[in-house]
Amino acid sequence: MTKTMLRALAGETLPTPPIWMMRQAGRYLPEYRATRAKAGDFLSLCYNPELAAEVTLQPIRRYGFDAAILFADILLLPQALGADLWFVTGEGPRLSTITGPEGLKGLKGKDDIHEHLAPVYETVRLLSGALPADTTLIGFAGAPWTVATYMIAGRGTPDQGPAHALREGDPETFGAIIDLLTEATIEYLSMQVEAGAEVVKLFDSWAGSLRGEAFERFALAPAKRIITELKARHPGLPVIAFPRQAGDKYIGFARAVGADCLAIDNSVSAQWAAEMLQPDGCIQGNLDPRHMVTGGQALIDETRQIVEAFRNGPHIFNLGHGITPDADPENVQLMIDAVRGG
Ligand code: 1CP
Repeated sequence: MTKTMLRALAGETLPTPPIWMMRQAGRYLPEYRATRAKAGDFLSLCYNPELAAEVTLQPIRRYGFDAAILFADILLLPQALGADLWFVTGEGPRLSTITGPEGLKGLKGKDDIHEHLAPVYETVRLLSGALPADTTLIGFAGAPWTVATYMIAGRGTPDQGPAHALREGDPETFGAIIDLLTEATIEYLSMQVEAGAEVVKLFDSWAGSLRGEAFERFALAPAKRIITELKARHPGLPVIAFPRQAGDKYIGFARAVGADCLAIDNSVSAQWAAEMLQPDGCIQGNLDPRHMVTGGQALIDETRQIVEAFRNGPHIFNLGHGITPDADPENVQLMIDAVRGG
């Protein structure tokens, strides 16, 4: 096995960690903005396999990252299940909302998603033939809780209030949404793997707003079910779990859900994570994405500190969350040089 990303995921400690970036294909890159304009809008770009593959490849060509992540969005799955989805420029996603049992009735079954998602699978197929031999292809989906927060509220929310209200006020409807998303996510990711994804990542961006037993039931349990089933269908498939902002609930999470790698945000220190989390396996993270805007010596110092903190175990270098549209593309190169050049 020569791909450094796969070696780190298999538990190997490497002299230089593999590196990629969340949202590496995104608005901070002029070539991305040009291709999105050609596609018309964001969703048209997601559903155009040639152009989606093109934007996936752009950061690989520019920076030589060790991994490429499929260009798509976590909200394509609810759309495939029958939710309305549109993007308001400058604001973000909007979906139809689910406020009670009747909202569930319009949704499709877990096996009825593939026709809608066929262009995504085609993007994966194109990429697996087009990537450099040493670049690993990552497929992904949102975790059920995070996707549910958007389906229930109809948009991104600062505190996931509507989803928590449904969880507490109508546990039956809420539980049915989580169960449907859990099973549909298995089918969706399984098809990505069949199309050529070598690794899958589960993004639970809002896991941090679940507390106590709710975290176990709606973040941990669905991740465990998805990973267990995917690994049964695709033996040896490496999985990255990202229960963002889980704090002390990061401890033991990878082992509990069966993930090969735990991705962490930048609210925890690399030193703490190296001591408390890395003994369980590979860690991905965790530079503050603000450094991609501010740059300078602070970016270089912080990057080196993270590499140093994780140097005695398996590590994949990444940001703690997605790179933002106001980032300077030159700072990305600075970060890569600091990781690879020592
Ligand atoms: O205008 C644009 O071009 C849209 C910006 C954009 C991009 C580039 C969105 C809208 N999605 C994406 C791509 C995307 N989204 C990828 C592609 C691969 C990559 O380069 O990383 C991935 C993996 C995602 C995942 C995603 N989408 C997450 C989970 C990760 C995270 O950032 O926490 C979430 C929560 C979404 C929803 C979403 N899609 C887009 C936006 C702006 C949002 C967040 C909305 C909100 O909460 O307000």
